[in-house]
Amino acid sequence: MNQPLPAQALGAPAAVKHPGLLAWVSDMAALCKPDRIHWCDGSDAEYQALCDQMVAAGTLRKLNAAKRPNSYLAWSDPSDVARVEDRTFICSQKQEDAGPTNNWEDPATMRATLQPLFDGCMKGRTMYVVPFSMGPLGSPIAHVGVELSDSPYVAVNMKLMTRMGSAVYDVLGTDGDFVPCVHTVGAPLQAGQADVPWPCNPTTKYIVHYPETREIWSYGSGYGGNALLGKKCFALRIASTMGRDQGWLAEHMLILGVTNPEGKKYHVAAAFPSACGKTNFAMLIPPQGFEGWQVTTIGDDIAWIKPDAQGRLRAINPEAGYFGVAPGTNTITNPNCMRSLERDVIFTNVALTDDGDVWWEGMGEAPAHAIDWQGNDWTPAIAAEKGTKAAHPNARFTVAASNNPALDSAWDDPAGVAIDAFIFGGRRSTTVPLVTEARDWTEGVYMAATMGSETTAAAFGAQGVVRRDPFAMLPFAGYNMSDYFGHWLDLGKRLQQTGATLPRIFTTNWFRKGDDGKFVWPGFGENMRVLKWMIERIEGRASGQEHALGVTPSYADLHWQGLDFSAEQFAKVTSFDAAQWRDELALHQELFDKLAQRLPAELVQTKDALAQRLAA
Ligand code: O2Y
Ligand code: MN
Repeated sequence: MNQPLPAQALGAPAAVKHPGLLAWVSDMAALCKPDRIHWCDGSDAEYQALCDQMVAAGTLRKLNAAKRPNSYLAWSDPSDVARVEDRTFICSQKQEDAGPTNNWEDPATMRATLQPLFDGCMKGRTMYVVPFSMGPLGSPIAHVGVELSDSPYVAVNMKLMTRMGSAVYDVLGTDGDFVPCVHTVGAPLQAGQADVPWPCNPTTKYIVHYPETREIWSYGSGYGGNALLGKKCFALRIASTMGRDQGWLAEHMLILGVTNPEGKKYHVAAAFPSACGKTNFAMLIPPQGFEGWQVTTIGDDIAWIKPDAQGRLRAINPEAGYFGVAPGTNTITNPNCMRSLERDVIFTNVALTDDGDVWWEGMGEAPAHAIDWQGNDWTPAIAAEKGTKAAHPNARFTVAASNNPALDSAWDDPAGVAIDAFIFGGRRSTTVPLVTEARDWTEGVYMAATMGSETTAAAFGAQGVVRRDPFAMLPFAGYNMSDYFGHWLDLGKRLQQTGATLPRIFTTNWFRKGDDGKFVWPGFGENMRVLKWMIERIEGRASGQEHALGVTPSYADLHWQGLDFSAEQFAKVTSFDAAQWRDELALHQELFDKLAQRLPAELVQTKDALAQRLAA
C-alpha cells in the first residue's frame, strides 16, 4: 500500500492553504511516485526555464528569434498526434447517463484498470502541479482545476491556454472547489534510462472522466486534448455535466463581439464541427463594403454560459489561449490568426524551414527544402513523388489570446458578455441553405440537434460522408446526448418564464457546391454579410422569407457592396429541395432512433411538423 507523503514533504508553496488539495497531491504523488514535485507559479521565468529545459531535452526546438521571437517547435511521437475518441470514456454510475454516443465503463471497473497503470507511472520524472482557472479569476462563471502532469510540455501549454499560476491558490482559499485532473504520459523511466523527446505510451491510452465525482484521469498521450485537461476534458465534458446539474451551459462555441457603425455591440456564440472554418470565423475581418463594422474575438472554441439575475445568458471564454490547426491557415483565410502567430508561439508537428522558421501546407509558397514533422528531409519534389506532408494535418499552434489583434476589450470581463444569438454551422455540399433562422427556441434546438457535417479526408480518412454532430458536441458531451437536448429545452423554458429574451438561433452552411464541384459562397470575410443580416434580424430591421425550414433572407436582404455575387449564385446557396429534405429527415430519424431512450418529445414533434410542412 502506498504511503501518502506528509504535506510538508510535498514542497508546497505557502500560498497553498487548502488541506484537500494538499491531501490529494500527496495521495497522487504516493501513487505515481515521481522523483520530484514542481508547484507551478505561472511566472514568465518559470515558462522560460521549462522551455529551456525542453530545448536541452530535444522536446522543443527554439525557432529563429529574428523571424519568430520567443517561439518553439515540438514534434510529437508519430503515434501521438490527435485526440483519441475511441479511448475516451465517460464513467458515470449508470450507462444510460453516458448515453449511446459515449464510450462508457463502470467507474469501479475503470478505477481498477487505471490503478496499476498509474502506480509508479511518473518514476524518473517530475510531477508538475498546475493550478488553473477556466475563465477570469474569481468570475461567477469561472471554475478552477488543478492538473498534475509529468509533462513539462503540458505545463507550458497550460500557461498559454488557461489562467495558470499562484493566484489560483488565493481563489481556492482553504476550501474552494476544484476539478482534480491527473495526467501522465505513461512512460516511467527506470534508473539510468535515457528519456526520448516525446515520451508517451504507444499502446495504452485512456482519457477518463468520472462525471459524478468530477475527476479526470488521462494516461498515455502527451498531445493536445488528451493532455491539456482544461480544454475538452474539463471545459466541455466535465463542465457540461456541471451545467446540467447547476442550470448553465458549457458549449463547443466561439464567441464574437459585433459592433455596427452606430456603435451598438452584439455578441454571438457559434458552434461548428471541425473543418468548418471555426477559427477563421472567430477572427473574421469585415470585408470591403463594411466600413464602420467591427468584429472582435472573445473566444475561439469554448463558451461557458450562465443566466444572470435578469435571466440573460452571459458567456465567458473559459480559455486564455488558442490551440488551433495550422494547416490551411494563411493571410487570406485568417490574417488576424497569422498576426497572432508572429511571436510567443509553441508550434507542434509543423515543418522546420532551413532558416529556423515554420511552414505548413496552405501557409503560402512552399520552401525549397524543410524538415518535415517526422524529422525527414522534405522538398516539393518529395511531396509530389511520395505525397508526404511537411506538417501533420492536425499540426497545431498554441498561443495566448493576448496576441490576437482583434481581441475583444471584454474578453476577460468576469461578468461575461450577454449573448444575442447562437449560430450552428455544418459543412454540407448540398441540401442545407446558407443561413436559416429558427422561428422559436425549440426549432433552434432541433436544428442544432440534427446538424451534420460532411467529413473531410484530413479529419476522418473518408470524404463526403455526413456525420451527425449535434451542437458540434458529439465527442464532448459528458452525459447522455438526449438529456443534453432536454437541458437546452428546459433552460429555454425556464428563462422564458422569467420574461427574459432568449438569444435568436440560426444555422449556417458556407459549403454549398455548384455543378462544377466548387464552393459557391466565397466564405471567410464574406460571412460578415450573413452576420450583418442576423444582427439586423435581432434589431427587427431585416426581413426574411418564412418557409418549411425556418426563415431565410432573400437576395435583397443581404448587403452586397464590395462583392460581385449574383442573384443566381445566391439562389444556389439558399435554395432547398423538398425531396432532398425528405431524405434528410430520414437521416434525422436515424439519429433519433439511436437516441430514442430519453429523447425529448418536443424534438419528435418538431420533426413531424417539419415533415408535414415539406409534404404540403
Ligand atoms: O487533436 C487535438 O488534440 C486537438 S482537438 C481541438 C483543438 C482545439 C480546438 N478544437 C479541437 C476539436 O477537436 O474540436
Ligand atoms: Mn474544438
